[in-house]
Amino acid sequence: MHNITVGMEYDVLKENSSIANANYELMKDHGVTSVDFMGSIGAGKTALIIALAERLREKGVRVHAIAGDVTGTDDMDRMAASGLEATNCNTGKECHLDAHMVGERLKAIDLDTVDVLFIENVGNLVCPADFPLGTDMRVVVISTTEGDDMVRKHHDIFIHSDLAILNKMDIADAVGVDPDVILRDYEKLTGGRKEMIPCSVRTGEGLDRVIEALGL
Ligand SMILES: Nc1nc2c(ncn2[C@@H]2O[C@H](COP(=O)(O)OP(=O)(O)O)[C@@H](O)[C@H]2O)c(=O)[nH]1
Ligand SMILES: [Mg+2]
Ligand SMILES: [Zn+2]
Repeated sequence: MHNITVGMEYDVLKENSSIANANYELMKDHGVTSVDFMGSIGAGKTALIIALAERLREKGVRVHAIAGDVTGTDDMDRMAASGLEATNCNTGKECHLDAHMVGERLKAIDLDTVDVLFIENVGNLVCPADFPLGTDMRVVVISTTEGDDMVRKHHDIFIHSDLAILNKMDIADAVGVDPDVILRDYEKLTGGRKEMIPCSVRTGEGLDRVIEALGL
């Protein structure tokens, strides 16, 4: 039984990886730089994408977002209301986006009118790590309100991402969380080779640093 499960999982991940490569090539052909934002429910992924897009638009960068959610259009609607062009991607039952779903959305977007594509993954700190989408960068967003043990509990997602963001710095005190504990855990896990940026979408703290770290 165990072997069958392992075999199936291997095939699914292999298939995902080959579609992710195709997505990557397609975006490169059209000069699109892409970022996959992963993180738990409520960490501030949508708010961050909207705030980053606003800053990039001021620089003349053309941004498009794919809003990944199990059901509904709430995030896409928020993005669109802010003036950000957005495409919805409902997974139905799945708790993560996969390369195939994103590939289907890419077909519906005029990539020649896009410089930067932000993809908001489904709120989840576990399986998105296993499903690369073909983006240039993978970012994990956590927030102080989730407690100080997120890095210790979720090694995989931090290891499989290029950059981490610690959001809601403005209310760390109010929820009794010491951000330094989280930053230290991250440094220990990554051997100091990757960056976790303290940030607050509410106050704007750290947002310029995020744009710089993404090379945008
Ligand atoms: N205080 C504070 N609230 C924030 C911040 N970023 C997001 N929020 C709020 O947190 C809630 C969840 O944010 P959302 O962007 O929907 O998170 P998502 O589920 O990761 O997309 C919303 O009510 C946001 O207004 C922040 O930096 N500080
Ligand atoms: Mg969201
Ligand atoms: Zn999942």
